[in-house]
Amino acid sequence: MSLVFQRVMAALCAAMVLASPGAVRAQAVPEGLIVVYGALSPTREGDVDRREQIYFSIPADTADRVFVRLFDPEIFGHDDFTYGGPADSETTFRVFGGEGAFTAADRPEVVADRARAPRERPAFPVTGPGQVLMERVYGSDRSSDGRWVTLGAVRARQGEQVGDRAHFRIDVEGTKGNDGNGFSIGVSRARDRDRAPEGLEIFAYQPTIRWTAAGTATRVGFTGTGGPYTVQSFDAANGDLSVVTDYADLPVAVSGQDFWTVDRIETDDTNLALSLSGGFESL
Ligand SMILES: [Ca+2]
Ligand SMILES: [Ca+2]
Repeated sequence: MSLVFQRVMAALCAAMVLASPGAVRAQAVPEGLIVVYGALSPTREGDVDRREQIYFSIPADTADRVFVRLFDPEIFGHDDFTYGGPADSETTFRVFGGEGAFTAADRPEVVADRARAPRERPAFPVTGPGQVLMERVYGSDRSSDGRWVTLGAVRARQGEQVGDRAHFRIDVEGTKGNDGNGFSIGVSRARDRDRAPEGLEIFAYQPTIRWTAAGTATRVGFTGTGGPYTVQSFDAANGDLSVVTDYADLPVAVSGQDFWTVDRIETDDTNLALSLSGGFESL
C-alpha cells in the first residue's frame, strides 16, 4: 500500500485547534497529523523552521497531574518519511512551563506573498522561553513505531499561570538528519490511555500538517474572533485548501512548492476549520 502524504505549513491569525474535547467542532484528529523535518532537510519538504511548537492549557485548579503522550515520536516505519534510511535522524521533544512558556513564545511572522524560506539552518537547541520540565530525544528505535508512548507528567502549578489557566509549550526540534517525523501529541489524565482532562485545550499557531492526497479531506479546526482572516501557507504542493464555515467552503489560494502564499478570507463566522486535500508532490 502506498499512500501519498502532503505537507503544508499553515499559519493563521488565530490559533489552530489540534485537539480539544468539546471544543468548536467534533472531529477526529488523525494520528501522525504533525510532521517535523530534520535540520538537514531542504525546505521544499514543507517545513520552514524544522521545529514545531504546540501549546496546551488546563484549568489552573486541576488537582491531578496530567500526562503528555506522544504518538510515533521516532523516525521509523509507520507515519515517517525517510530518505536513505532513518538511522541518522533525531527529534527532540521538550515540555516548557513557568513564566513566558506561552506568553513570550514565538508567534508566526507575517510573510509576503511568494516569499521563500530562509536558507540558513535552524539554530538548535531552543532552550526558552520558560523552563524545561522534561526533555527526550527519539531516534529510529522501532519500539514506539505506530504507538502512543508517555513522555511524562506535569502538574498545573508548573505551567505558566495566565488568569485561571495553566499553560505549557511543547517544542519539537528536528535535531539531526534529513528525514520527516510524523507524530501526534495528546494530554491525558491516565498514563496509558487517552482520557482528556476537563477543560483541556491543545493548539498551535503554525503547525506543519500532512494529509493524504487521496480520500477524505483532513480538517483542522481553528477559533477566530471574526474575519477577515489571513491564511499563510507554505509548500502546499498544489493541494486544495479551503476554510470551512458553517455554511460554505471558502477556497484559499494555495502555495506551490517551497514558497509562501498569502490569502485573505472574508467571513464573520468564528466556528471554522481549515480543510486540506488533493495535490501532488513535484519533486
Ligand atoms: Ca514518527
Ligand atoms: Ca514511525
